[in-house]
Amino acid sequence: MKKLVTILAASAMLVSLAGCAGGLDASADGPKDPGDIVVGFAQVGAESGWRTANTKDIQDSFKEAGIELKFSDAQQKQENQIKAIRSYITQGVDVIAFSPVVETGWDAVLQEAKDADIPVVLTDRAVDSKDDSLYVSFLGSDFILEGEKAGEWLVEEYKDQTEPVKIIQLEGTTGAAPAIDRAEGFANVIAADPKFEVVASQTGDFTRAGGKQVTEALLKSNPDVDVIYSHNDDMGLGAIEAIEAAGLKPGKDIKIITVDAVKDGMQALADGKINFIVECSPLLGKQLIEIVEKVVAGEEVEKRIVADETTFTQEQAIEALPDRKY
Ligand code: GYE
Repeated sequence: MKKLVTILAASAMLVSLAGCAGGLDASADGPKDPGDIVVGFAQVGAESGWRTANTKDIQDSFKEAGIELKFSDAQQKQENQIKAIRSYITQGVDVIAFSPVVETGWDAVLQEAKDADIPVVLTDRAVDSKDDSLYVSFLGSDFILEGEKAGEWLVEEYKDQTEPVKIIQLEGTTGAAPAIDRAEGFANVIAADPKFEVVASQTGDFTRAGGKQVTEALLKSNPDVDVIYSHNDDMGLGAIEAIEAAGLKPGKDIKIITVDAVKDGMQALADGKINFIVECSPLLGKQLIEIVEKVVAGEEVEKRIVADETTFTQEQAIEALPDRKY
C-alpha cells in the first residue's frame, strides 16, 4: 500500500513537472491547450449597463472557451487598474487584457508587461501611448464615428429649422477615450451649421446618477435647451428622470441622443423618451479570445480591430427590442 502511494506521488510529481516545462517553453510541446492559458483582465468597473453586459460577455466567452480568466474590477480608478495589471505580471499570466479607464498614464506599467514578455490587448478603450509596441492589439469601437453619427442625426432632424438649436452635452468619464472621441466626432459634424450651439457640457462619469445630477443642475441654468446629447445610455436615462422631475417631457420638450443601445436605453427609445441611439457593442468576448489564442500561438494579430455597429430610431428600437440580448 505504502509503495503504491509512493508511486502515485512520484508520477503526480512528474505530471506537474511536465506541466511546468510546458508552461516555460510552449513551443517544445506544440501549441498550448486552451486549458493551459491564463488571461488577466483588468475591467474599468461596473458604471453602466454597457459595462455590465461587457463583463458578462467576457466571462461567459472565456468559460465557454475553457480558458482561465483572472478578473478584477477597478471601480473606475486608474490606480486600481495599474495594481491589477502589476499583479497579473507577478503571477506570470499568458496575456493581459484591459479596458483603460482614461487614455493617459499607462506607459510605465505597459513597459513592465513588455519587459516581462506578457502581451497586452487593449479591449474597448484606447491609450495615448506614442509607442504602439506596448500593446499587441486594440479591439473596440470607433468612438469618433459614433459621435459623428449622433451629429448627423441632429443635422437631419433640424434641417428645416433656422433658429438656434441649444444643446447640453453629458460627457463620459473625463479623460476616457469614448468621452474625448464622442465629443470630437459630434463637434466635427455640428460645426458645419452655426445654429447648433452647445450651451453646456459636463461630465456625468458614464453613470445614471451622474447624468441625473448634471441634468438637474444644467436645466436650471439652461431652461430653454432643445437637445441633450449624452455619451452613453445610462446618463441619458438619468437625464430623463431629471427632465420628468422638472415637469417636462423627455423626447418631446427636450430631445435626447445617446450612445450604446443597451436594453434600458432601447426601451426608453421605444417608449419615445429617447429620440436616437448610436450603437456601441459590448460583446467583445469572442473576438478577444481569438486574439488571445493567436498571440499565445505566436501568430500575428491585427493592431486595430473595429466592431461593426449600427444606429436606432424609435421605430427600429421597437422592432429590435424583443431580440436584444443585453
Ligand atoms: O459607452 C459606456 C461605458 O468604453 C465603450 O463605457 C465604453 C463606454 C460605454 O461606461 O456606457
